[in-house]
This record gives sequence, C-alpha cells and structure tokens, in this order.
Amino acid sequence: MLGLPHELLAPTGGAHKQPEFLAMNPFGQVPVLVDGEVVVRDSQAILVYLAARYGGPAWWPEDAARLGALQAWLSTAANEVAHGPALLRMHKKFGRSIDVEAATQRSQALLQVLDAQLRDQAWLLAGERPSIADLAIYPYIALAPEGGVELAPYVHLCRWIARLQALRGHVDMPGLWHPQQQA
Ligand SMILES: N[C@@H](CCC(=O)N[C@@H](CS)C(=O)NCC(=O)O)C(=O)O
Repeated sequence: MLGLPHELLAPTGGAHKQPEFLAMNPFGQVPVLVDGEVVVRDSQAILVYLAARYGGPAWWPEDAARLGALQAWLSTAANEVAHGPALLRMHKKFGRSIDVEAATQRSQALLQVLDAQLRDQAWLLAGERPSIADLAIYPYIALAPEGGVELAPYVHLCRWIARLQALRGHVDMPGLWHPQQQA
C-alpha cells in the first residue's frame, strides 16, 4: 500500500523454530518484519510500525480518539477475527482440531458487527480513507469462505471487500473471495 521496496522470505524446513528466527520472534511465528536495525514481530504490530514510520498522517492518526478507535480494531483482528473465521479456515483447509460451534458463533457475531459498522461508512474508521484497521481485519474476512463461512448475506461487508480489492497496492492471493465475481 505504501509502495515500499521489500523482499518476502518464507522460512522452510522448520527454520522458524531455529535460534536465528527465534531471536527475531521467540514465538517462532511469521510474520516478522526486518527494517534495517528494527525487527518487528506480529502482523498488527508490523502495520503499526509501517504506518507510523512511513505512512504519514494519511495512515497514522495523530488524534488520540482516532488512535484509540484504530487500536480497538487491531485488537479485534487479534481476537475475534483470529478466533473466529481464521480458526474455521484453519480447520477446514488444514485439518486443525477446533471447537467448530464456538468459532462459528464468534464468526457470525463478528460479521454482524462489521456489517453494521460498514452500513453508513466506507471504512472501519470514519472518514474518506482506509486505515490499517481495514488492512488488519480484511485478509481473514475475505478468506473466510475457505472456512465454510458465507459472506454474501453481509452486503455492506461485501461492498467494503470490493472497495479494498480496488485499492492501488492490493495484493491478491489464492482463496481471497471477490464479491464482484459472485454477482
Ligand atoms: N498474532 C500473530 C499470529 C501469527 C501466527 O499465528 N502465525 C502462524 C502463521 S499464520 C505461524 O507462524 N504458525 C507457525 C507456528 O505457530 O509454529 C500475528 O498476527 O502475527
């Protein structure tokens, strides 16, 4: 989204559990961002770092209330999204054993909240532009159909997904649901 040059590396053969990687993330998980001397683990933290370091006011709010609202959605990405649609996908696509009923309930509640939030506004935070709140929540929502979650009934959410996918800088990946292709 920022057009920054970068290189993507995927650890192979269990490299993410080896000392060199654990020194960057003691949880042994991707993603990790390395920017010169700065090492940042965790996807939401990486968004925060990039927005604050390189995004300028367009991506990093100075207003305390807006920053609080932004953090609330980052927490939603780490909690409701991770333990709802992301978990269902892990189960259906990769065979992970989970409490399907609990994850399904969490997903439905989350989708209703998101759909209501997006009924009267284009982005999760009020305003003309997307924020890292949208970027944090979007991927596992657009991947939710891979976990058996139907998105079509959530019309405002579907429009938001289409808006995100139309942004310059959006990177597609296999499995992402494209609302306009369903119409
Ligand atoms: N809260 C972390 C979760 C990261 C995470 O779950 N990463 C998974 C891949 S999506 C992973 O590296 N799993 C390997 C493992 O836990 O051994 C984030 O958002 O970055």
